[in-house]
Amino acid sequence: MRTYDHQEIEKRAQEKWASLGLYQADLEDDSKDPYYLLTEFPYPSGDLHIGHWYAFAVTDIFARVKRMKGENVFFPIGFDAFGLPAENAAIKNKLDPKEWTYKNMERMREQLRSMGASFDWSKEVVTCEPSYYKWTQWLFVKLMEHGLAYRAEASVKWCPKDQTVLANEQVVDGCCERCGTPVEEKWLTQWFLKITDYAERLLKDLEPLPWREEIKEAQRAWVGKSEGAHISFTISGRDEKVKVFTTRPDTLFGATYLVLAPEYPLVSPLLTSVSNKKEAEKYIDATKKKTERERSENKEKTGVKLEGVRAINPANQEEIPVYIADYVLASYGTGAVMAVPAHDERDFAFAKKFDLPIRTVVVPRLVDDRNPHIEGKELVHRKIILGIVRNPKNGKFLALTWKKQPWTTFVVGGIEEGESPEQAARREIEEETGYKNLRFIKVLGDPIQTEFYAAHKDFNRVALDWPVLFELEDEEKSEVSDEEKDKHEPTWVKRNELTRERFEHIELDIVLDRMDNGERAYTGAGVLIASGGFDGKESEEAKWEIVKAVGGERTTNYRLRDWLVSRQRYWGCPIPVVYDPEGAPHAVPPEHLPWLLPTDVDFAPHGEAPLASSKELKKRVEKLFGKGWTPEYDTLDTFVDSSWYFLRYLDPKDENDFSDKGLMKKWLPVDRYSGGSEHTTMHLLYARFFHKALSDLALVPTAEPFNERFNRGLILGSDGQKMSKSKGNVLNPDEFVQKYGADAVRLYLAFIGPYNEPGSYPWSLDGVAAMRKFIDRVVRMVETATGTTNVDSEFIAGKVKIDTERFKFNTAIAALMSHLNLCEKSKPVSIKTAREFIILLAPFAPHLAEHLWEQINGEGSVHQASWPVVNEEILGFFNGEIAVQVNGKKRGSITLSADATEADAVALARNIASVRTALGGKEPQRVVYRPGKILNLVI
Ligand code: ANZ
Repeated sequence: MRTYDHQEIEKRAQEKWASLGLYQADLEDDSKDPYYLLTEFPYPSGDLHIGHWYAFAVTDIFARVKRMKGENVFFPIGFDAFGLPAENAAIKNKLDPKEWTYKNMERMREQLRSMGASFDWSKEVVTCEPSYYKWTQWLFVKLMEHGLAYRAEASVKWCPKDQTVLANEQVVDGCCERCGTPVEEKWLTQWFLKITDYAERLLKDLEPLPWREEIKEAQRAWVGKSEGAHISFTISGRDEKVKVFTTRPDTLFGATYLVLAPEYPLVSPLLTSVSNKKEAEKYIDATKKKTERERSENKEKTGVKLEGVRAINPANQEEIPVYIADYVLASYGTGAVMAVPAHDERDFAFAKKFDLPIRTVVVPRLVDDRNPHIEGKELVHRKIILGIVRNPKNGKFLALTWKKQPWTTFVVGGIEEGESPEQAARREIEEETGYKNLRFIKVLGDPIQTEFYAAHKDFNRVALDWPVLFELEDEEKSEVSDEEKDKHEPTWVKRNELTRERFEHIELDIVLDRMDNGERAYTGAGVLIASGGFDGKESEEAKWEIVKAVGGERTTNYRLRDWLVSRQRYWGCPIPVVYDPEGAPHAVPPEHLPWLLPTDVDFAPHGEAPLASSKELKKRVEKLFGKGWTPEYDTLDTFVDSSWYFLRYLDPKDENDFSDKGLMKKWLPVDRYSGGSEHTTMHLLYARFFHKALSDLALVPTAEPFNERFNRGLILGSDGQKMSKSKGNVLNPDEFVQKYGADAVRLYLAFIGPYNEPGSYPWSLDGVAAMRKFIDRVVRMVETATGTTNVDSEFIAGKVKIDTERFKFNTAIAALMSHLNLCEKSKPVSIKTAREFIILLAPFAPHLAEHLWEQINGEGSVHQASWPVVNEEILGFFNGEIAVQVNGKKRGSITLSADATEADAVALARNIASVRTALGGKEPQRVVYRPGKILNLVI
């Protein structure tokens, strides 16, 4: 028996495909449906890791299936070739970044080819090629012309090690994302793209996209829309006003001070009249050294009071102090905040530290749905106490067990005219339980509004409830009246018995939290108190009424900032801008594009952009534009390069345009875009914005660039941990490819789990070896296919078809495996059976299938064969696969035809051994059957 020599066979197959030009899509071909399958192009780091394989080789299965189904599949590839690692290699090992990058690409092309992925290499795009970045520059100039690219002085994150500016999102926990060095803040004039103009559309157009909710949610959070209001506070004795942005205008009556960001423009004029100017200036200086992230962290609050300055709360004309504090950021909202310590955690911490008044204006409102208000009953408002008594000797709490109601409660009672909550609580506790020697601990925070039907009194209660905590001093008791004794009996319960199951109080959890954690800001919604004419109103409702009453205005704010695209780096696309002798920026005219990256630069970090060291660049500018003209030295963020590469794929060699209008009309939006979840916010959001901007300039035909988006899972090291060099669990796929063959690796990665669900899977060596065994068995089955037995494959074809369409490559392979078992049992099978098997196997193990195709004298390439036609009935059958649960736990699955009844489903489910075991001989009491979805048997 000949063995399957994968190295030789794979090489031959790849050469054959290349010579047939199998994967070159004819983009103009109108006879087939176009299908644009995009996968994030790699950075040429030099080595393809297993994650690349998972990204490309598994997506390739889908490309192949679609092709065999007769669609015109475009599956391009290229390199995101600018970026910092090349430059770091240049700095560290004195290598030319260009040479380093091109060498890496060469190696990666070879590795990518070794996967047997059906990429259309004829459309390759490389972002560091002048022929590509010419158009990045051209598009940038278009954005400039339309006011979407602008220059501004901005505080930026600076990495002192890489000597470069970082984008907000490249700062992780106050450190440089790439090298981990703590980040500093620096002011520079930078180029920005106006993504904020698109905030609302980025949100709105997200809704209809067929993306997983978690991807949409991440983008929404990144855009960070908040609805609120601008409210103005007058500075006492001056004309100036401070406008604050607040999302909680309902708390205005509780604003007990104002906080300005230290950089707030009004601060410096105010400083002339404050008595502690020096202290304030020192604080302002110290703030400059902090990053926004540090300032937003939940650390001890700092700030300085502007002595002598006071603001007027427009709600009640109260004069309140004004502080500067770094927890208020200059770049968000208006840079000024009305501080409401009772309802905002940061303000609370600040007020505690500076001993500022904390005034509650919103109390929680709890509606008891166990005892809801009954329509038509009288509504009675009352102030009440919850008397909570703890016995310090045993830690137990005093409770009442009710005799006529199924209740346990604390002592509850009304507050009489003129009584404090403490007095009321003492009186009620003594009346109801007799205990009289109590040590007052404290009132547990502000009142809570509870609403319930009071069955013992037969009316609807709206109670404002003060929880009051005491400790029992001794057991001495006074006589309890018979009336009280009839109602309930005192009992002592343990701390862990204070639960909602046992206790009637809906406010129990809030009370316990206050007991355990002390005072805190209440940040929820509720009912207004201490708010003048707004008392008793729902906070959500009162919000806008208060805004109106004080002449404020509703406004919407976004977290999203404009996209800072300037980088003080070498290996990037030069910003196509020159400055006239007055320093005004001018776009480099199109005839001078591409605006070439100079080569005579010094890479060693100097704190200024490397391009500043190029003599050639300066000379070039003076020669073209005149004396005194200077170049822009910054390059573009590489996320600009990758915001439009999928447009270039359509026409990568076009010298006269960035892409082809007609082809864009035909091929956009991309049908399916797969990539890593780490790109959910930055890349994916930037590309959407960029595309929308181009669409507004009538340069692209669609408002969205991508239809489906898919984030693949993660391949973990064999230790189940995320692969990282430091853990030493990084796998080099080349080894496995050499030992077992590319097809074994592909099959294994596809088999590891469903490709359509987020998940992470540990790599297993045995798994790859097992796939190789499967391959060897297939080879044997085909080699011995000299018989006459036909094994019917239509059923299996249906299964493979349905599963691959749903990206369940794992179950498709499982089906092929069981089909192989059948074929082996019927050995020797017919050539027809072997042929059918090879075709189904082709997308998963393309080299093996090609080899076997030749063995059975198949015509052309197996990858030109058609995917089998499966009759509708069979497809319908496989479409109807549903999960079977017993008591909500999955025990198996069944496949049903569309018209199956509940009885059919139950009957089928009972055939599954694990379902029978779970039922344990019992009859289901209840059957939940949702056709096409689930069958749950409840016992
Ligand atoms: C008063 C208030 C009372 C607030 C309250 C909250 C709760 P989001 O939702 O993230 O948009 N704020 C406004 N500008 C700020 C700035 N530049 N730096 C730091 N904090 C700022 O947050 C909006 C809330 O954050 C605003 O609503 C404001 O505090 C604060 F019970 O106003 B709020």
